[in-house]
Amino acid sequence: MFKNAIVKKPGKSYVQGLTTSNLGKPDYTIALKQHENYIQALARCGVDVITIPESEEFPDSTFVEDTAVLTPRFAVISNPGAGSRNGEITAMDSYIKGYYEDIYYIKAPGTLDGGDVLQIENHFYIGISERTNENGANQLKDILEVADYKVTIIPLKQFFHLKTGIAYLGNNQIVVAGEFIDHPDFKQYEQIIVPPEEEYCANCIRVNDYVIIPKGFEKTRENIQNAGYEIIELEMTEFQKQDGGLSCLSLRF
Ligand code: CIR
Repeated sequence: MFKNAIVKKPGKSYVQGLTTSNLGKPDYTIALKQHENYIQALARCGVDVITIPESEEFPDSTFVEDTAVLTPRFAVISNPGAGSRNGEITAMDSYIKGYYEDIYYIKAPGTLDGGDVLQIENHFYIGISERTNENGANQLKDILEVADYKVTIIPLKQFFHLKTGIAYLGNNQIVVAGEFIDHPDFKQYEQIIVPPEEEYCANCIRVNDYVIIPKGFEKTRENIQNAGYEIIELEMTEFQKQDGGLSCLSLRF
C-alpha cells in the first residue's frame, strides 16, 4: 500500500520543456486542470498528496518521478541525464529529507532518471537509456543489492524511459508494450499486451485499489478491467505532448 505521493505543480515555463513529440505545445491552463485531476485521483486512491510549489527555472520539474527512487526503507536521489533537469534534485532532496533518514545519491559521471526504474516486488529493473547511463545504473544496482533487492539492468532499444513501455500491476501481472513484449527478462510475468496504437497507455500506475490509466485507450482499458482491476481514467494530453506519462507525475511511497 502507498501512503504518500509527492507531486509538483507545473509552472508557466512548463510549455517550454523538453520533448521529442510532434503533438504541439501544451496549453498551460489545461495542463494545470489535468494536474489537479491527477492529484484528486491519487487522493481517491487513499494516499496523502504532498504538493510542491512550481519552479519556473525548471520547466520539466512537474515530472518528479525522474528525481528519486523511493523504497520503503531508503531513498535514492537520482542524477537526471538531461542538463536542464539536473538542478531539480536540490529541491526534491530537501523534501525527501522530511520523510527519509537514509538517503543515497547517484553521482556523476553516473546519470539516472527515475523513469528508468521499475520495481516488481523485491526485484528492480533499471533501463539504460538516453538519460540513464551504465555508470548510474550500476550505482543504483549496488545500493539496491546491499539492501537485498534483486536487480536487472535492461538496455533500451527504442523507448524513452523504461517505464514508458511497462508497468507493474501486482499479482505477477505487467502491462507491456513494444520492445518489452518479447523481452526475455519480462517473460516470467503474466502480460497484458498494449497494441502499438495504444502504446502511451503502457505507462499506467497501480495505486492501492485502483489502476490509473490515460483516457482514450479502449482496448487496454478493457484488458486491464478484465484482469479484475478498478480503473480511474485521466486526460493526459498536455503531459503526453512533453513525453510525460502518469508515472512521471508523482513519487509514490
Ligand atoms: C523530459 O524530457 O525529461 C520530460 N519532458 C519528460 C519526462 C518524463 N518522465 C518520465 O517518463 N519519467
